[in-house]
Amino acid sequence: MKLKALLVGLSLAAGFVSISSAQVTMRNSISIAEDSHQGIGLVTFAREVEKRTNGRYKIQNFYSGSLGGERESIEAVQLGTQELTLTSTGPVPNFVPEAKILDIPFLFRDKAHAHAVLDGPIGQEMLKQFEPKGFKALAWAENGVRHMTNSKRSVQNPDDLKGLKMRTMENPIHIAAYKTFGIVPTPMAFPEVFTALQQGTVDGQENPLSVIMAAKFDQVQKHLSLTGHVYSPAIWLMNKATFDKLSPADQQAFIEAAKEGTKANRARVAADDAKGVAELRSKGMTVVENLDKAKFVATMAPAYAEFEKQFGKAAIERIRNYK
Ligand code: EAX
Repeated sequence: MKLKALLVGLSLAAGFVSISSAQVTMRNSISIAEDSHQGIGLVTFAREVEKRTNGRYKIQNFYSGSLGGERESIEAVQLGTQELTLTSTGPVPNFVPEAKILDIPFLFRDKAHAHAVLDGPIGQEMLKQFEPKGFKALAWAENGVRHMTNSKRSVQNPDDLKGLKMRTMENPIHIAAYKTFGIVPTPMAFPEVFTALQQGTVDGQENPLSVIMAAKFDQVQKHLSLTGHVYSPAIWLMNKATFDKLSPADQQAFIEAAKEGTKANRARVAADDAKGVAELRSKGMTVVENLDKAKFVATMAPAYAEFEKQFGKAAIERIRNYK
């Protein structure tokens, strides 16, 4: 009898423990493949959240746009039908217009400059501007330096871009800038891009080497030019109400997990950038490496005039000159 009572007591205690430590599952997503710079970010984030909350929170990852493209995922996070997403800033200005300025072509000298701006006061101020729109922006991450690919011709000079029909992100700054290059921009969600390139709906697209490789665009694109025309940030977004319900310690755990995810993500971008040209050449792409960047910058002059009107010269210079 005594033993039975003890067993009942133990199982009740076990039941109590399992109730108090009930696991909460949240969804996170990216528009590209798991084997990518963003995928490794997601995997790292999930592992760190579980570790730092003793398994009370579990993150279920969705890849390749299986929950929708980036715009749809941002919208779902804003509405709270999805808790988290990692997205490029491409479609972000449709929700948080202040983020537009980051997607100006040739704004950042290089990735190190971008990291300094995003991780420093300018970037941290901008993270706060997501809050009134229903997001907790946990941290910046990286999509990478964007380069152009197409199936028509080897692009060496700005003139070679004239008349190319290119898929762009759903980003007003990119669309305005690429028009200035003479490109015919066709905004489209990422999950549709491979098929559009394959069927010739568009001649080309532009993305970091990490994305070009992860999406296997070498199968549907012949020419790559290292235009490096824009640095593409990424950002960890969480539904604000969901974040606000966490204890302060758990909130910190989510923020730290995002920072760890970004470390893994940026390291993978560095590795992809180091091996990308050789890998894409080996898959049959022609690669133009040493473009005259100054010529491409000069072509942007009318767009820059427009951006200065829109953002103010001081705001742009503050980013450009940040050390
Ligand atoms: O975030 O839409 C795009 O071209 C993005 O760079 C891609 O989905 C990775």
